[in-house]
Amino acid sequence: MTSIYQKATVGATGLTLSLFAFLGNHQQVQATTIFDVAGDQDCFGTSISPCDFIRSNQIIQEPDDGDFDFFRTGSFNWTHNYTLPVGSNITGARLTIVTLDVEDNGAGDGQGGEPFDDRLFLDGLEVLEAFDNTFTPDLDRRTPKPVNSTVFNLDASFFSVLRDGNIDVQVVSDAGVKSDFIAIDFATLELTVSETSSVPEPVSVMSILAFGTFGVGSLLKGRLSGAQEQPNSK
Ligand SMILES: [Ca+2]
Ligand SMILES: [Ca+2]
Ligand SMILES: [Ca+2]
Ligand SMILES: [Ca+2]
Repeated sequence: MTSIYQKATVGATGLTLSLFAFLGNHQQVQATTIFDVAGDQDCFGTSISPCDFIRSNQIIQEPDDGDFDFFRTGSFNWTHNYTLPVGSNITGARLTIVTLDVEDNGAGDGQGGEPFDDRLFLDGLEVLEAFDNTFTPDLDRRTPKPVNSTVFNLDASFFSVLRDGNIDVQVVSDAGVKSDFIAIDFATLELTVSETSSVPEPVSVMSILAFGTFGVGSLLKGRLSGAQEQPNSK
């Protein structure tokens, strides 16, 4: 009798594992990264490599650069376009902007964010405190300045304006008491989206339960029959 109970317990454990495996497949979520680049990665038109330090008077703007590779003050605008998989959800968003001579936290102002204040808007929604920690030493146009990559990890409040497959980006460099002469080489948008994978086999939970019950029942029945037949086999 002891051996019969042991077999029944093994059978029940097998049923539990099968059910968990099925549920695991059904709820599988796949993460995908979507990447879009705006502007050309030509080190502000200089083709200098690596693009670590350049002088602002080296910048070359080509006709198709738009507001990129253009050393000036004011509003800089561009758009990121991308396609989101049907039924997917945005779970992360990161915007990286490569700039020269952003002095929001530069040595030139020396007052912790004032008088320069560069600001960032996405579809008109402001990313607060943008560039406030972006540092550039106070140097003239003939001295090479460090190229900055400023990364914005966007929180969930921006996901709704990102959902429609495009985002208008605006950098404003004259929002402070003093206007900031800057240039932007290019920008990248990286979206992480989650997709729920489809279940390949339309097997219901009930059928698995029925199979498991049948399997345990058969096992018990077969074991009992074997126990009864054993004396006769000798
Ligand atoms: Ca260019
Ligand atoms: Ca700012
Ligand atoms: Ca500047
Ligand atoms: Ca460029």
